[in-house]
Amino acid sequence: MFTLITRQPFLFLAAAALLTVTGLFGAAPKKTLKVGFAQTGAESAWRTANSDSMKAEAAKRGIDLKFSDGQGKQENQIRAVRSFITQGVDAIVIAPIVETGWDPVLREAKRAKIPVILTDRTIQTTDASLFVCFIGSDFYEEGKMAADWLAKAVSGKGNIVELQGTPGSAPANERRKAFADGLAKYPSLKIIDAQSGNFERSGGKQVMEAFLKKHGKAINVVYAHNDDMALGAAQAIEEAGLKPGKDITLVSIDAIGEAVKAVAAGRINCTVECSPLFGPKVYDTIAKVLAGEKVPKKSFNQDELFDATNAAKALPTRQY
Ligand code: GZL
Repeated sequence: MFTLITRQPFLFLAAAALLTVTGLFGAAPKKTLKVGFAQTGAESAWRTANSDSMKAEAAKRGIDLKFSDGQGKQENQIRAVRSFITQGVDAIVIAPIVETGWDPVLREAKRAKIPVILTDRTIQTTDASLFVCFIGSDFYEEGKMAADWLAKAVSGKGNIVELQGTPGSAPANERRKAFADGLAKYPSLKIIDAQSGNFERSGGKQVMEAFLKKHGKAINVVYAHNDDMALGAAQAIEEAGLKPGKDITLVSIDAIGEAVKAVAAGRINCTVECSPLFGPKVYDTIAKVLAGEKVPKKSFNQDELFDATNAAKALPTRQY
């Protein structure tokens, strides 16, 4: 051995390095998993709960999470993905703010052999091999549940104003289409106006103020693509001297705690759950993917509906 060190120092170093890495000198240190997460932004309480779920679960599992807040801009998310590739993360998670424009950067991730998991929102792509899988909710089902509930609640009659989510986003596109499809068999249930409030409370309030000015008492129903906009609309309705939940029926989606409370209080009439708490499922999926296991291309969270019949009972166990 002494001869090896004196005569072949590099050989000795290489051997020592190999023994260390393979753990033959004792247990090799467990490699910390590095995950890059390109989040859409911080536009709603739902988004905050989703970010919290991803961060808390990463901390619990000792995962090195590189979190990027896209601040509502796709170009920021694309820039973040490129940075994750440069950093050589083990996996990339994206909550794509809009459905289109992703192929080029996903091809770069594929070339770098870094698996991409889509969470929360889906994308339109010509090449499904560019991402491993999607984990989130079925937005079409949510819109359908909202329409079916409303048709029964107002006996198939009424004028609806629609507060839409972020233009071009999967939830806005699918919740709009599903709701319209669900109303097709109720000719006396009409959408008389629709505008984006960008999933934001302030957006919901401003758009509802404009609708009230334009349509006044002709409005019977508000269909909001998320609770933040529904709560903003409820405020606008109150400021107009009307009672939300009574003078105007409000139907929404997300089931954030504040909205479920509002349903129990009768200010909002119905909210369809869209669980943001899928951090554990995302990291379980990444572990399977990195171990070479097959995972389903789409994995939908289970969502339920809250109205006057079950909101109060559900409140104590709501987690977001
Ligand atoms: C739905 C998510 C939507 C929520 C909004 O999964 O993309 O974006 O419904 C959030 O609250 O802003």
